Amino acid sequence: MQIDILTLFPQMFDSPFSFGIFKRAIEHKLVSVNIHNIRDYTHDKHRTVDDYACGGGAGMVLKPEPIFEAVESIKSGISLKQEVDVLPVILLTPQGRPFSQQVALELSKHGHLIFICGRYEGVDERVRKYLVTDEISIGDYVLSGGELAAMVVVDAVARLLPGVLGSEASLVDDSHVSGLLEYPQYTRPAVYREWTVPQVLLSGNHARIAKWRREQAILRTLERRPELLDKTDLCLEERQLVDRLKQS
Ligand code: 6GU
Repeated sequence: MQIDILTLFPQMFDSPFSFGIFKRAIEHKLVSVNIHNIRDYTHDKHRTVDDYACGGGAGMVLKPEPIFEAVESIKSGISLKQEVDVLPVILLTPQGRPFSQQVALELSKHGHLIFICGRYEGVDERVRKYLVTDEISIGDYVLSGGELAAMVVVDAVARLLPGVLGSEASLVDDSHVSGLLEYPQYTRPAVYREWTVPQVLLSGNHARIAKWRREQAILRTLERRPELLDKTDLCLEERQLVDRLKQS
């Protein structure tokens, strides 16, 4: 997957993609990330990227020209028209659609993504209307720019790409993938400061372990995020378990 990120602060991206599975994914050429400084697409001597809001008011607005030119420059490197036609151009903004595991999965199906990190008070509306194809928010709070949000989205998407995680199996048990939070994890020692690992996990009985983990995931989801269970695929027996737990 190719990922292009447009930002006014390219140095913010120096470290997040240099560690762990992301570093490995880049080295193995499973993903390539290009950071573009929006300022490089200006033509005036002061390299102006923002201007006063038309109609007045506090705060500056990102100008359309450098953003259009940056995206068009990336697109001009793509020879297939069909590829350009399906290429998502995603604006990170608190006004966007809420990001989720579902959205990460949807984005991971694309071969190429472009992200635009908004800054200051906003981005000229013509960027949204005539350039951007999707707007994403990572939660109901305000960040000072889209950069951290882009890092969050890119991380969540990249780990879904084939070959990026060591074992593909580790994906299905992740919190939110099944619509449940993940079950409790333990490692050795079996006893630490008199706190013991649940006996079932040491039993070697894989069927019992799987059943226990599934129940724990349901229990944990019910305790912490009950609203998630409305959308989770549960069998009849599990639905009944939830109903019993809700009553007790
Ligand atoms: Cl994508 N951008 C900004 N500036 N703030 C946010 C956000 C994005 N998502 C949540 N808050």
